Amino acid sequence: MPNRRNFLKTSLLGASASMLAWGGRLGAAPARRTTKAAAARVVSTWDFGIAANQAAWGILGKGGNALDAVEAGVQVPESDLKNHSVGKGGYPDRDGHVTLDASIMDADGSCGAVAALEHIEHPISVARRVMERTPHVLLVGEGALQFALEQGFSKQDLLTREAEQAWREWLKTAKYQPSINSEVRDYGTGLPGGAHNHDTIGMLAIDANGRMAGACTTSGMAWKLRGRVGDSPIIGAGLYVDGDVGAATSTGVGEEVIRNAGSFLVVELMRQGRSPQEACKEAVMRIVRKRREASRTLQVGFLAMNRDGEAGAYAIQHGFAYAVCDARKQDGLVPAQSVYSTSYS
Ligand code: SD4
Repeated sequence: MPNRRNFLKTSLLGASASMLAWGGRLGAAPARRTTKAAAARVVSTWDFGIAANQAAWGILGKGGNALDAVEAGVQVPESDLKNHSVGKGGYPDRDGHVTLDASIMDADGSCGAVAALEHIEHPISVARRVMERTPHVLLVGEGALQFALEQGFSKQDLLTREAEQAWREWLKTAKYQPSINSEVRDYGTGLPGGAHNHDTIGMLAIDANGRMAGACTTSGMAWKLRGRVGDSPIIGAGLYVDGDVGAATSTGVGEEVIRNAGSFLVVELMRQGRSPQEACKEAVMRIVRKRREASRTLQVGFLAMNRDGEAGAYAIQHGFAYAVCDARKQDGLVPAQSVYSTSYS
């Protein structure tokens, strides 16, 4: 996996060119609708999105559908033990439990999600089962686990030795008290929602038939209070897809995204004619305007793609990037523009 710090140092100069190459349309006219199906494309949050996109491309590139692609794509970081913010290997809550949040959404508004799910390596696949095999949208905690086991998922210990060591280290100074900035103390240079421990993967895809889907999966904030649920499994907050307009997803401090129905807002702004990047910027600014002081020390990033396959992103803090994959290039990585230029990497 590329090192984000090095990437940021080396890639900023090329940012404008990359954004143009990938269809970044800052300041451009509102998104245009095409009648022709857009070419297949998948985008996802952060640099580990590159590997996830490539797994999704294994399906999209053969003409497969977007829903299968996003599920397969985000399973990659869910299984990556080095990734401490998604799936197995994720950092636990304050009490040492790894609890996972995930959601999936199809172009027609079908959606499913799980929150505070324990012991299951691929919460995204449980979310898909919720969507396809129940009349519900969201299952949580023990009920979600019960459903997963009934569906044949195997029960596992998700707390790796490395994650447990990090948690025990955190306990030494944390005094077992919840604090919004606890993860900053642990990592010294990080901000809440920063690159070191808030790397939710949100993935948006459009297939060769022009059908869109999205997925979002995370272990949430490290050392969170037991029972805390972030934006990722909340449809309209961490993920939203409307096949007639586009899709959006988010990363960072979920509480701020939930307060503003962030991903739904981004899609609605695209519906009103804004480009993906313009829509993400306005959603970020809603957070910043309401929480001017707090926003200086937290990160939220939005990623969006419209139904023409045009992608864009925006973040509060410098350092957010998104991966792009299509027939032309399978390992694209685009740094997002941000409100503040401070780097926490
Ligand atoms: C959450 N948004 O649980 C998620 C976590 C995250 O990068 O870090 N996203 O709030």
